[in-house]
Formats: sequence, structure tokens, C-alpha cells
Amino acid sequence: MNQKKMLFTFLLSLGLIFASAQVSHAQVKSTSKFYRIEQPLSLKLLVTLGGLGLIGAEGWWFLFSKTKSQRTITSQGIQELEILVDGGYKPDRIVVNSGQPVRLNFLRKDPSSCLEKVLLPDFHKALDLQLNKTTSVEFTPTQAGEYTFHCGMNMFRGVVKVQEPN
Ligand SMILES: [Cu+2]
Repeated sequence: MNQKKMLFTFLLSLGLIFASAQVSHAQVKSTSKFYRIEQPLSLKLLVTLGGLGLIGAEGWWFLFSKTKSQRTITSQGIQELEILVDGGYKPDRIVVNSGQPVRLNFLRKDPSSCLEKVLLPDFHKALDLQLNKTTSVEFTPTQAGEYTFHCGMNMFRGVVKVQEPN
């Protein structure tokens, strides 16, 4: 899944680069009647290298930044885990069994308003997280699969991986 994501980002970046190249080309054409600004080759090269560097960085990020998945701890029949909300979700990959209640305790340490909400659309849950407090959500997954949760603007994401109990 991560490699798919990476490929997608790579293609998207390429698309954007080509699109912006087209736009600047069109602009040169339409303004060439009046004057023409020639950019030195070194600058073009620098911009190109910068772009390639960014693509590389994105690819690296998607390949290596993924945190380890974490299992919940079951007590009194509830699969429970604390998730630290600080510049994202830690852990951001949670493994649970299907057919058994899950309780996720979100501890928000990040004041950014971006992270004040967390949505679990597949389980029809939306939470308002208060700063420096723990907010819990409970649900019972019934089917194996991967279910994402994310912040209000879908910038930070995590995955609940539901598997059949062994
Ligand atoms: Cu956000």
C-alpha cells in the first residue's frame, strides 16, 4: 500500500512539473511580442534539480517514515490503546481483532487546530479532542480490513487494521 502511495505521489509530482512547464511556456509565448526574458541555463538546471530533490524526498518519506504497527492490549474484553496526538498520530497503525470491542484513547498534546478533531468514518465516529486531555472512542469492528482515521482536514492519518482473531 505504501509503495502504491509513493508511485501515486511520484506521478502526481511529475504531472505538476509538466503542467507548470507548460504554463510557463505558454506565458513566454504570449508575452514574447513585447519582451523576452531569458533565464540563464544554470537557473533552469537548479530549479529542475530542486524539483527532482523534492520528488526524492517525498519518495523517501513514504518509504521510510512509516511507524511500526501496534497491537492493542486486551483487558476485560476490550482491546485498548492510547494514541498520542502530537504532529500526527503515534502509533498510526493499530492492529485489532474483529468481533471484539475496541477502545482508542486519544491524548492530544498538539495545540494545532488541525488536530482538534479526529474522524473514524468507517465506524461513524467523530471526536473533539481537548488539549492535554484523553478522549476515548469505542467501536466494534465486524469485518477484517484496513480502516483509516484522520484529522478534520484529512492531513494526518492513521489506520486501524482489523484481522480475524487467531
Ligand atoms: Cu488536520
